[in-house]
Amino acid sequence: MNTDIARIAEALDRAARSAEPLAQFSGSTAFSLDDAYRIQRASMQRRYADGEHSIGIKLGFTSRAKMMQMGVDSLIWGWLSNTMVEEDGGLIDLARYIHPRVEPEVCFLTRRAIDRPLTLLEVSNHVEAVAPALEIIDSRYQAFKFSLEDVVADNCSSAGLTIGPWSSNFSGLDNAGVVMRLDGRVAQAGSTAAILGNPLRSLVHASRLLHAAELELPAGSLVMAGAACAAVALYPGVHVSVDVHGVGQSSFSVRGDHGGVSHE
Ligand code: OOG
Ligand code: MG
Repeated sequence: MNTDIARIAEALDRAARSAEPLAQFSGSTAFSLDDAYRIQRASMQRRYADGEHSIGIKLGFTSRAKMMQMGVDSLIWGWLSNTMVEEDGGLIDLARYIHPRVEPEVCFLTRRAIDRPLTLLEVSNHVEAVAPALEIIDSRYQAFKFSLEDVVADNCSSAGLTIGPWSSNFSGLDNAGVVMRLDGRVAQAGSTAAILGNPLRSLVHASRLLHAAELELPAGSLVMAGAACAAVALYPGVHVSVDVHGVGQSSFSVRGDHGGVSHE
């Protein structure tokens, strides 16, 4: 199995770097969820060996809207690296993505290391700030189709993100309106309550998952709580913004001159 883990990690890494999608593995090479997390780490190790570094983690499928959109009903988590960060308010080139989608998120900045399972009460002592964020997800699988194991192996479709200004206003975060606009039109709207009833609960889950994996997250890390609403496909020239009530806004524009080559 070790050779399979290395082989699949390499194939996923290659797909991400070349922006060429591959077939899902679950159809051919079945692997367990534990092995999927091993593949995820092995593919990240390849990137770290090339000079990237981890900046935190993301949670996925923390809302029903996301679970229903993708047909997966378990919470998952993956790694964020420095090369995934796109400039807030900046211009994004789609060339390095396969079939990117965007979703509204809230992102936390940790103040203390997360090194043990935390309760909801304890979590606020571990958080420095919260920011509105946009996550660009880009499955390395053809047609954005995957099983739970496939998507975990693929680092939970992590590809890009923008983070708006940090805020220390946590009041009302358990039910803050979230609006994502494409070219000024509302594309998705909801509430942070859709994220496990309170996005701070994502940190509770993160602390348990990290503990189970015998890992620690250092102070100063990012934690993306998971999207409150479904993701929407990106296209050349579009302007995307998110507003999280009481927290703030983040936005980006997509370059209009991408050739639009389809890999499907
Ligand atoms: C997997 C990533 C899920 C979220 O916020 O729920 C995720 C996917 O939908 O491709 O990032
Ligand atoms: Mg997400």
